[in-house]
Amino acid sequence: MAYEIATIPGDGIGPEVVDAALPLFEDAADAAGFSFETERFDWGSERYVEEGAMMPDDGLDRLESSDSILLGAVGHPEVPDHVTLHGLLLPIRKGFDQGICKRPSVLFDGIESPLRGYEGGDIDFVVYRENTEGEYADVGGREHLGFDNDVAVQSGVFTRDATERIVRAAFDAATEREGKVTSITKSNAQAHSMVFWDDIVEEIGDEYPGVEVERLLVDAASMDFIRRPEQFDVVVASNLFGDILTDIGAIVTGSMGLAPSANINPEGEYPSMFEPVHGSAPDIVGQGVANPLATVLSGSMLFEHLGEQAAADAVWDAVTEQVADPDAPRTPDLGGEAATEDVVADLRDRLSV
Ligand code: GGG
Repeated sequence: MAYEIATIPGDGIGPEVVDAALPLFEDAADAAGFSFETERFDWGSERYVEEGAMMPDDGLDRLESSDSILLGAVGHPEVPDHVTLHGLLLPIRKGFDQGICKRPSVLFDGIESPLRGYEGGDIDFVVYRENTEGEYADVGGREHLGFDNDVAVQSGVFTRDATERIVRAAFDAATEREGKVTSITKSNAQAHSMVFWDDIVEEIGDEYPGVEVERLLVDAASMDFIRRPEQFDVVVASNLFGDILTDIGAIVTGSMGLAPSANINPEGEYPSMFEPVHGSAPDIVGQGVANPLATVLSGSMLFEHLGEQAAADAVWDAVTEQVADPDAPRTPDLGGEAATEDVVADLRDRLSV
């Protein structure tokens, strides 16, 4: 089998981590008996600065025939953040109906959590984030710009289809894991969309009598991700709340540099996209010390999505083994001094399919 993988390295450290990780993915594919071709799309903020758009008008058409997309990062000090997000990442997620954003938070053996008393294996949950609408629906506007009475309106959009889809995905995942779903809202303050969300969780929860349901307001959840992260199994949240909570999940499990994500088109009609949770990290760009592990783990999720489980496991296991080894190279975010390339070279030595 030969797959087509579109790569969009993007901004900042995105190209550093994507380019470093690809040879490892080729090794894993080789060993597992399949191959893939990559097509690289140099879209992002530099293109925006030169041509006024993060990607071309026919960008989605050019990606559509690929089996999966691997993205690095977006974000640039000279380009407003809403431009980078709305110019590239969000149109792909929405255009390809990637309604399920899956973000695991795992504290690996050998990784130190900033939380006292937590060791490898103590934290292992996954956030299911609604990925196409909610607070990121881009509905609203600004009026009276340049006057003292200027005004901004931003509305959230919560459709039954998309909400049911993410909630059902979370319940399905819980049946394969520890059997618990934590639903995050702010339904005390947002009495329309979030109460609608609660209603859907209740309806779908009734179909899964074996799954325990916990409901948390997002402020309490932010606290509990730090106070008792070991008690989460599957967390389901809206686009904004999922975005925020997964950064907390990444940091309590050691580093943003270790957090992978998958943006899944569940019907398989369009390609799904895999990307590290972290952004473009302009503070370390060009130094060669970006942690490639979030991208590597995202590649494992990509292989799993393609049905190439042996390659997915090999990549994930190589990371697990590496971070557990106190003598293995580590990038500065994990307390080491190693370069991106050293980490990947060591992973390639450890890879066994
Ligand atoms: N690696 C993807 C990336 O650059 N993310 C930056 C970001 O701001 N993401 C927001 C989001 O995931 O919605």
